Amino acid sequence: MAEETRRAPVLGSLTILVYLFLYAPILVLVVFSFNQSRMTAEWKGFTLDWYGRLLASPQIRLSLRNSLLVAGVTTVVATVIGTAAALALARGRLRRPGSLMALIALPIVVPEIVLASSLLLFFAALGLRLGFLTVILAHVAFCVSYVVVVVRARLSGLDPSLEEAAADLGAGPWRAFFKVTLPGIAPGVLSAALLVFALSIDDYVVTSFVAGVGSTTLPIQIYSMVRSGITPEINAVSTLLLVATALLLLAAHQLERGARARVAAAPAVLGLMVLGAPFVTGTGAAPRGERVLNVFIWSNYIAPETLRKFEQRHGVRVNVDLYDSNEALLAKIQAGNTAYDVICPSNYPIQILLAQGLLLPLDHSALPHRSNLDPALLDKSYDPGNRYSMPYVWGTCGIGFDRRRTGPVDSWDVLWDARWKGRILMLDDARETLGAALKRRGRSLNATNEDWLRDAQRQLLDQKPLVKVYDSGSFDAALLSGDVWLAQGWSGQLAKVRDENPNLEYVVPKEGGSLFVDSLAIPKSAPHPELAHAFIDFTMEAEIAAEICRTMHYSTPNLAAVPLLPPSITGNPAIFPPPDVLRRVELIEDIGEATVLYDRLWTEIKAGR
Ligand code: N2P
Repeated sequence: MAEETRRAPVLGSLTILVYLFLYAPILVLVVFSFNQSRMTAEWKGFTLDWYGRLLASPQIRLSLRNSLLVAGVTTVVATVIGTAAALALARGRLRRPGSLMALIALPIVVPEIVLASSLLLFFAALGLRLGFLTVILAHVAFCVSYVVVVVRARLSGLDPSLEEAAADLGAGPWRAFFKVTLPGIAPGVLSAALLVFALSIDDYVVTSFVAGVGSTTLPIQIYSMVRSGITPEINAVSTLLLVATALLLLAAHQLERGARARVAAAPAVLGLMVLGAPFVTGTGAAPRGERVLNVFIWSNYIAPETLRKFEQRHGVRVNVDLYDSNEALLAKIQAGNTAYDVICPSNYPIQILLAQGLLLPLDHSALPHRSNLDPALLDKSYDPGNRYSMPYVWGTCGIGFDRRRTGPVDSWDVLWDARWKGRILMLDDARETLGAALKRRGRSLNATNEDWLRDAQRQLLDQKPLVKVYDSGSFDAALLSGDVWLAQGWSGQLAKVRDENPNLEYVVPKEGGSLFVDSLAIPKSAPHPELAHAFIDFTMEAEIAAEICRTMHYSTPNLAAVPLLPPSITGNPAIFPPPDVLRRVELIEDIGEATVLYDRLWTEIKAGR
């Protein structure tokens, strides 16, 4: 006893420390969701503004509606199947209930990413179009296990002789189930249902694999917002999600502890109300039957205001999904049956998609503004005659750096300089990273010579201890926040950070860098090819192309747009590179079979071999 009292304060403070460790980040997020300032780092006073904006944002409302739909259906289906399975395991005459149970519990322990990719493969093999159905099937697949575990635990506490007595008194199996078994296990079933709902509402990994156009759920929406910069809106929506999930779990927990349903109903209803709030306020979700254009494009490639203009002009809604690598784009399009109408591949993936017959030939008569484009960027080897693609933006890959910290930079070597350990960011991109290492040795970044490539791999492995992160989505933000001082990255975003911090500069190293031309194209499976043509033509209007260049800072292939741009843009060498830079950049090309080698080398680098 005396010992216990002596140990208690130590244990108590340890416990507090553990909880602090667990919850401090969440607390910060919640606090900053009420911060007046847009910058995350400083407190400027209390406001509910971000919640207001969130409730008014059509994208968030739509994704929340999708999440609720998916979670609702998943809850019903998974709970029914899981309860039936638990009953069979507990009461049925099975030969090996133990191994069956282990099999059922497997999805709980299998790495989520494995589950996700196998589900994607499975759906592709079945020829299912990715969308609500696939998301719900996938959620049911991983939620059933939890239901079985929870309901089975409850069943084991239910005396089977009660059911036997009911049968003796003449009740059939169904009657016995509904009159005796179900009321006995109801708290377990309800708590399992709440758990499923919370799991489904929260899921990111599996959903990101199997979601298609129009089935963007709230977590996916949050992540794509994060990639264009953490804003207080994200903190606000995350806080709502957090509160709702916590309330649902609290209700589930109370039920399991044997609380009366009425007691548990309070947090459950409250949790659902938090999620339902956006529908009670503001205008309704997107009306049914409206026309939608589905665009799949690089992050930081088009501004919301540009999209609004197209929506208003055509009375449609534009649905935008983002990616950060050509490989991610290829994976989605090659999985087949996506419902994207417009995509934005770089030069070399166009070659790959064309060879696989995955692009729709363009109807040039529906693209009158193509006469605005610079002939120097047309009729390239990756798409002769531009039969399948129209250049959208172009740019270079180089190094962004904080001049105050690093001094002037002119060579790739700086990214191998041990002085900058932990302050270096590299793109998460096989062709760009291996390409930089090849260039550093004065070689072509389209090299297929195995020895050269092995040497490039060696260099990147040597460099790895210096690298803080491999990231293609937010290299600009990392530089701006001061997290890194040197970032391999693409010109537009690196030109843009300079507006906010004049010490940030961009250089294409003297050894040379890559050049990309990213084009708009229409997948063969596009459901709205006409609207897709209208969109591509819209982006080639001089005014619109100028707006895209002004807001995104990637170079425009649109000659008619150039006179509409301010000198701060046309005179910026990061956006409009001078001839000496253009002479030392090289277009990344499809290297055919060698792609496999690049991928393998890159995977090994990331795995750190
Ligand atoms: C935009 C990245 C530029 C893409 N976030 C380079 N092809």
